[in-house]
Amino acid sequence: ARLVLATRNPGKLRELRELLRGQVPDLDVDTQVIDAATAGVPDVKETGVTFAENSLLKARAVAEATGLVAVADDSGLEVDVLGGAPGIFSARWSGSHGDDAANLKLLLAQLEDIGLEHRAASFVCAASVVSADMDAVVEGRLRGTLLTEPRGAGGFGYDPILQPEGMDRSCAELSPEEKNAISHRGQAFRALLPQLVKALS
Ligand code: ITT
Repeated sequence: ARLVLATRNPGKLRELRELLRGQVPDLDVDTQVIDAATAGVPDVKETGVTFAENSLLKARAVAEATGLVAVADDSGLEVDVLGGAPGIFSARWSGSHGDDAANLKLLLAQLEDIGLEHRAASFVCAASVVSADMDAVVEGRLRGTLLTEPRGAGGFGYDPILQPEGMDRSCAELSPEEKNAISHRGQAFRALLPQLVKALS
């Protein structure tokens, strides 16, 4: 079986490869999964208003362009006190798409006067799979608190400032295995697995 991961985000790709490794019968993730950039697929406009819509838009566009089964991930950070922002705009919060350092810095500045007890937030991930004859999308969530200073060097994006509920480390201080075990992405892709197996069979 062959699968395209419809993403250009290297942080997501790393985690997705790890999450899919050994999970799908007859799928050798290392050699047979290709990313959207490798597949030569043009950039997809994310015109949806929800994570689920954008995830399906990306998977559909890549499935159509390649003729392969495609998997996509649309994700972001919802901050309670900001009414759910940056949400679907997480990758371009500072204005330049994918500039993790600038996005994180702006968000910390916006929360500057807000005490730890009011800094609840969630990572959200909508995982989708699209083939010629089916599609499916599932959401996963990780609750936590936003720290006042970045901590740790692992992961990507907002990981250095999200401390998951019940933990004393940021997501960037977790090993890749520890993060995948609890993350929004891990939960979403584990729940999507039966549909993914169906799409590939
Ligand atoms: P693709 O559309 O090519 O997959 P993207 O980076 O544009 O890549 P999104 O629009 O879904 O993807 O934006 C996701 C943003 O949310 C990402 O840039 C991070 O800032 C943030 N994010 C998502 N998952 C995260 C995680 O596990 N840890 C930290 N930040 C995360």
